[in-house]
Amino acid sequence: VISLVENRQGDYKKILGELFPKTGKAFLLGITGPPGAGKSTVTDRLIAKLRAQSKRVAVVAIDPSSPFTGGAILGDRIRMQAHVGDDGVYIRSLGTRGKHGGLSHAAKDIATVLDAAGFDWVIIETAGVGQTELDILRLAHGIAVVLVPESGDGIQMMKAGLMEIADVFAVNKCDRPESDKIVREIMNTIGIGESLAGAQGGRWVVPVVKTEALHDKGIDELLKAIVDYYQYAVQSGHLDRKRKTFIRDEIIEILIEDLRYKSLSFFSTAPGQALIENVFLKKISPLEAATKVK
Ligand SMILES: Nc1nc2c(ncn2[C@@H]2O[C@H](COP(=O)(O)OP(=O)(O)OP(=O)(O)O)[C@@H](O)[C@H]2O)c(=O)[nH]1
Ligand SMILES: [Mg+2]
Repeated sequence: VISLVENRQGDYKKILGELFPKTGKAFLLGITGPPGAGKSTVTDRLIAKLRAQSKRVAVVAIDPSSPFTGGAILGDRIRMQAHVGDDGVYIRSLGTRGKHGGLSHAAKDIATVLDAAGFDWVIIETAGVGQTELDILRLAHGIAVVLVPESGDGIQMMKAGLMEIADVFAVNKCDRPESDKIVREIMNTIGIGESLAGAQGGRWVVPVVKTEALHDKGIDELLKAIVDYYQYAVQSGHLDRKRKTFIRDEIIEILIEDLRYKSLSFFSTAPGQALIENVFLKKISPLEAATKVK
């Protein structure tokens, strides 16, 4: 089913429609950050913790063409190898970008399939490098941003839009020097002290967790911060608001797609061609022509 959905083939729309009532139970966690920050390694460790709690976990890893690791598909396989053969874990790397248009559509629909399949957690890993990657995360219920000591200054992170979308920060590779510096920088940018992190009187103060995914350090703390966020989001109504905004945007996107399709069909008919001709001859304006598209 996932292959059908990814390749926009066969009865995939009908299948998605049938699966829809079965969705809504999974927690969709987005994991993003600069290429090579350790997102897959962090994900691998999180899977282990979640499996220890008998949670079923699915991972959708996006952007296989990372210049850092030279192909994340292989990277993901290696990084998350420990879970091969575990029935409670499913890992999917998404193929080349834009091949069938709209990687983010495919990612969203695959998350739907995995949710319906009964996974408790669906983790979406994507490099935080551009708008396409960040668009994919709109479906996430919570987002963990993975940074590294050498990520550069806070301003650079803000430029990438990573500051705004983070619900939890992980500063990974803390075995490297200067890790405290970036932790301080992030906290200064958010404007908080460590003691304040978490749910604070109805609002969420983004926690900054130090991790060494390679050595399995700080992962319990990271998972706790994510679960705390989830609980906060449920209790405060924030998650429902997020879900409803997403539903609204999804319906708008469907309408736009539909309109695009219908308009293109109309312009391949004689009246459509005539309309173009009339605008070309300056008989009517494009604005007026638009009101005549059927
Ligand atoms: N020193 C150190 N290296 C780490 C740590 N965590 C991950 N790495 C290494 O960093 C490299 C990249 O790790 P990945 O988990 O593939 O990073 P990624 O962010 O998923 O990379 P892309 O998906 O290619 O963007 C690998 O060589 C990891 O072994 C850590 O805590 N400390
Ligand atoms: Mg990766």
